[in-house]
Amino acid sequence: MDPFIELENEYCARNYLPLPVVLVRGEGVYVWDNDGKRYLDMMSAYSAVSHGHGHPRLVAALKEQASQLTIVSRAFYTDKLGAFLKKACELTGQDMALPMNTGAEAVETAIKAARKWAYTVKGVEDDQAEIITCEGNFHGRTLAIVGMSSEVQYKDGFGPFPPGLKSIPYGDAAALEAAITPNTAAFLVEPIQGEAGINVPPAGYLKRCAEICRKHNVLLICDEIQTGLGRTGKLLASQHDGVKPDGLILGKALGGGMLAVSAFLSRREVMAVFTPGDHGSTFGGNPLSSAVALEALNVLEDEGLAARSAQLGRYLLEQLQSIDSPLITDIRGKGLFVGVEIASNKATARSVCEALMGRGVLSKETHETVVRLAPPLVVTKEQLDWVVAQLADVLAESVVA
Ligand code: IF1
Repeated sequence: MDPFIELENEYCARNYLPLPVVLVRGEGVYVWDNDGKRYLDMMSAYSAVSHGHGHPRLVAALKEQASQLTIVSRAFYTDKLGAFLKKACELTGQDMALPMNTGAEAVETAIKAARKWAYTVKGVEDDQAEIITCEGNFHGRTLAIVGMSSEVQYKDGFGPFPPGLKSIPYGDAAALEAAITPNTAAFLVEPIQGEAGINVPPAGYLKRCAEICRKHNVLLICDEIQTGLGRTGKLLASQHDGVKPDGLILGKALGGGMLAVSAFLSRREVMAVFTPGDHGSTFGGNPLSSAVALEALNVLEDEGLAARSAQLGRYLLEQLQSIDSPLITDIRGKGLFVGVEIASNKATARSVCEALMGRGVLSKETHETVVRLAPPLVVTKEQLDWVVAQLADVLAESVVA
């Protein structure tokens, strides 16, 4: 066994089952393993590497700031945080932001903001606030968040979970209206569900939910940690329905594929519930993260990555649909956020990903049956052609096998 794999297996908790490849370097859409073999990364670290590996402008921003000032805590002001959050608010149309690090931390921040808004603004009785989420959701791995999950494994052995969190079917706006009570603080939803298998809801779903939330004075909070920042062909996936949510959660690509940077963004009335000392984070909003995240937003704009994602995503879907294989039961997605559903009685998404790895393509299955195709947004048409050809060959061989 590869000594690197042996070492990691010896000392690292087995909370993942990685593909048997040891990556050592990345550049653009490519990564290399410790034998010098090159792979085209169709995973982008779950959409954290939308800018591509080692984007020169982001490496430069990281190096420059690292030699200046990195972490001072929010006990003091810095020259980088305000500029980063101003840019994030201008791009998303939100008034204010609360900077955190991981996606889950920003989701927890949103839950706390929604609950405190319910008690102090909406007038919900203390400790009675309810948050509605959707079956098939993925919002992170903290106890409150997995308490809302419909995935048994994410909850198994970790209870008990905080109360006041309920789930409804995804894609069904009427179910949302039926679940709302006078104690409902917020509806937390992914505009397109990622982990559930790239589930695209019916057109107009989010718009309908926004109308229902407005009617019942419930905050609509969109988790765009994975779908945001150009991934689905617009800056934010909620823009496909022309929706500006009351609260927005960003992460992953916000850190430029370099650092963990996330944020909860909202209108002033909601953010105002936070008073000094209510909430915090040692690293949240540090100047190193702020400098890299600001440059990540600038690169996103300067290189038109959202438009690229829309154009190349349409092309990728067309090319995939031209694969004639009995193993493909569905192809879905928006922009460069695509899932290929594999017929479970003929092959598993894992076996397809293992075969793709042998051909120099790295991807990841989600829920046994879906092969996720989400490359860095800097990918080219020719590179996508090559990936589609590898997938077609793998599926043809799988049928034979
Ligand atoms: C794992 C999934 C993807 C997310 C959305 C919040 C978070 C995530 C929409 C939390 C994180 C990651 C986490 C990683 C696998 C991966 C994943 F399959 F689990 F769901 F991308 F689809 N909201 N998703 O997708 O952000 O705290 O991780 O920074 O936990 O196995 P985080």
